[in-house]
Amino acid sequence: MCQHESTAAPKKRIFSGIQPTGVFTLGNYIGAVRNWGKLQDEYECIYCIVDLHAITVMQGPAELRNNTMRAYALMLACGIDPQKSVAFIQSHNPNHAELSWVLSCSTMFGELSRMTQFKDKSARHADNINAGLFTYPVLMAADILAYNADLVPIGADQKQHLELARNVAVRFNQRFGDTFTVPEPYVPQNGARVMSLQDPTKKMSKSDENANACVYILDDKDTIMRKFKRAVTDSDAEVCYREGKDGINNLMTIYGCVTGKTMDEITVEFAGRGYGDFKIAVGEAVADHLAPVRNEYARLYADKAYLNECIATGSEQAYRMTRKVLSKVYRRVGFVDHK
Ligand code: ATP
Ligand code: LTN
Repeated sequence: MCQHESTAAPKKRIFSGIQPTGVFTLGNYIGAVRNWGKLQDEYECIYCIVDLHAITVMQGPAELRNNTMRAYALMLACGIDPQKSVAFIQSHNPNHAELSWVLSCSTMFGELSRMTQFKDKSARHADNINAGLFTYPVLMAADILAYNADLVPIGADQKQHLELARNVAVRFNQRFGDTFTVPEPYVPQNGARVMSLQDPTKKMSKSDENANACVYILDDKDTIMRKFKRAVTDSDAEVCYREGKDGINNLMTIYGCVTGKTMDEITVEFAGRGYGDFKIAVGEAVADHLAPVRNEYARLYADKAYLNECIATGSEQAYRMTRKVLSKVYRRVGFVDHK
């Protein structure tokens, strides 16, 4: 071995995705996308705008196209560097959809029926309970398994889907021989479940109809301040993290995530001060934290040529990484070789 050759173990691989269903919320950012950027040096990272998943809910074509480009630019603005990570759009790599079909034949109807996101979304979109909404987790499993990802950074709401992906991988491996890496979830200790500002028992979600429930990462400072001032809290006046104080717990979590302060430090900082002061401090900290993301987004979104170039490179890399896995799957399953 040459003297300068590295003996370091190969980097572990990370895969994650986000739907282009609107501007990312503070929940998406704190629970998922912010962490994606931090992992780029230590891991081999693959990040994807999952437009195939987005159409499980009704989308206008022009709006989806627009939201997908915006989501891609937002992903880069949040710190994903296309020189370090593979960053692409899901529908540009057909291997995801192809693998999804094969995996759907190793996924049971019963296990899909237990998915809470399916139950929630079917209740919210009762006029459009389509088969894609039901098989959504199989496509997510294909996203991850096609790359043999070791780790999947996600918010807490996606843990059940990741568990299903693990079960499908294990089942396939048992039946056809070792093929897929069984992925692990990577859920942040704090901020894995940022709650709605209007109903702190519900997760903050970018498709929430009540715009006051969410802080979007492109909101300007005035909007952010207004939303935090209106945030639902409780009737006592003590800033402390305690069961039953869902609204305050959520605001403290958000404040902690953007300032790096612990719950105890926050309690001391606001001892003897009212909720009004606290809400203003949270709003200011969030607005300051997000200002650079907003500026970077504006710069990137104006440069369509650069975005298109990054998207094309990312898709090609993603295709190449996954085609080999798919060929192996086809051989294992017993499909005749394509000469
Ligand atoms: P939609 O409202 O369209 O279902 P969403 O806001 O739930 O979208 P996704 O695109 O489904 O967002 O999720 C992208 C990532 O953000 C996932 O890893 C998910 O776990 C994480 N995430 C979503 N909402 C939150 C939240 N409120 N707190 C923490 N993480 C979240
Ligand atoms: N289902 C996820 C988005 C998603 C994803 C993935 C996340 C699609 N494919 C693969 C991690 C890995 C969601 O709704 N948040």
